[in-house]
Amino acid sequence: MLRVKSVRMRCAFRYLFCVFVLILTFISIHLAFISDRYVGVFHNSIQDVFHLKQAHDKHSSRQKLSNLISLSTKIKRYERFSASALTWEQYQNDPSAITGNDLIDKYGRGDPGLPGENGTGVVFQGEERSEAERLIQKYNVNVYASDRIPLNRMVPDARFKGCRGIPYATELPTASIIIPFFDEWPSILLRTLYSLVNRTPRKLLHEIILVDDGSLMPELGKQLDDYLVTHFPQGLVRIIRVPERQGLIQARLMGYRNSTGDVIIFFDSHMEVNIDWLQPLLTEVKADRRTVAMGSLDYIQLDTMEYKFYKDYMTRYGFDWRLVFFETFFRADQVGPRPESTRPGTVMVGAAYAIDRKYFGEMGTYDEGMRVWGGENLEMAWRIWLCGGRLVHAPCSHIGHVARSQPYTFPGGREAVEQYNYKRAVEVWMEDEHKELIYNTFPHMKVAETQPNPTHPS
Ligand SMILES: [Mn+2]
Repeated sequence: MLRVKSVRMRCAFRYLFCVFVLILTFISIHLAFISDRYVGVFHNSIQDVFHLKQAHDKHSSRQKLSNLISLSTKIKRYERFSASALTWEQYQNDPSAITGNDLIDKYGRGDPGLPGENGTGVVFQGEERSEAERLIQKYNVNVYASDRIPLNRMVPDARFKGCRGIPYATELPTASIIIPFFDEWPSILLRTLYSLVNRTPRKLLHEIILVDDGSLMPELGKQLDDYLVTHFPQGLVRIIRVPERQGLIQARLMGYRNSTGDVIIFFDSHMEVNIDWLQPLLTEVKADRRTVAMGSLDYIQLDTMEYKFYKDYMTRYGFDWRLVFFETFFRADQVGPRPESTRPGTVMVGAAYAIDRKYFGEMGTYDEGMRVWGGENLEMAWRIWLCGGRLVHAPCSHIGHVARSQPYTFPGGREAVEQYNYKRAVEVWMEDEHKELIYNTFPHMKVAETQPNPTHPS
């Protein structure tokens, strides 16, 4: 009797055990499913890392639960970052080597429904809307939206049809990306980095050099240093700190002097590159080292962070006799049947052009006497054309840029700084008849100073 009872109990135990295992399996599959959706993009990682302002909490309890799950996974992952971080060599030589950072390793596999994914804009309602608007006033860009958009979001393919499937050479020069910043909002800066890392072939991305031009935001100090060390392959993203504000031109030069890639590309700290953005630029430089190649700038809207582009619209740049730089487009008859082919450009926009690093040095780099920024893009373009080089538009290279007023300040006023810089460029490169055209429309420039004034720091 006792024996029968114990057999029955054993059966009951086995049965209970099986049910228990089944329930456990079900829960763990469910948890894995939820956490994977969020881990892939670290939705709110920027606040967790930098302790920035949290959103007014209006999430549903389900969302809260998922956030909790992803947070605990994040902490585990965070520990793994430093342990398994790749060396620079491993990263360069193996396109599939795991970095330990899901924002890189799981790029393209995030939840497409997250806000801002695939370049969509984010629009808020009610209380959140007024908060977002207040922050736009303060920072000139919707930082509230930026903090809610995945740092590694995808963007829509903005290229002409003819650009897709172009077979680029496998042996191309390597690129050093130089990104000066001053008080850039952390999530916007990091999105620039992730877009570069995720959309640039590893063996072509020699290094990314951030140049902190005396930022005042505390989050951009040690917290940023720690973030870079723990989240990117060792040595891939470096940071140089300028002890005192030098202005954009000097900051770019500092990056250039510390770079070692074949080609240098200056970036702004608020950009997102498009698919295969780098190869068209490097192809031009490889074909002729005195060719300077520009990509097409798309538009990241400052109020919604939407990645916008105009289909079949080919950007070009110009300037008038007031030296006002403007953006226009190639007419249909200038585009021709092959819009994807390169064509000469008159002047360049300040950022995102590729130039052979040694050629940049041979050319004399930037005019170091210029202040802050403004006019250096015109001067560089005139110098390239007048000294045996070429400046070309590479229409298959698309790069998104947040067009907004810069966080830069201009000691002595922006107009005075610009006129000072313009005059230096005009006096060096223009013939007398052209100088007159400029000074006729801009009479006070004729008497402006062109030499550094010790009482007027640049
Ligand atoms: Mn900019």
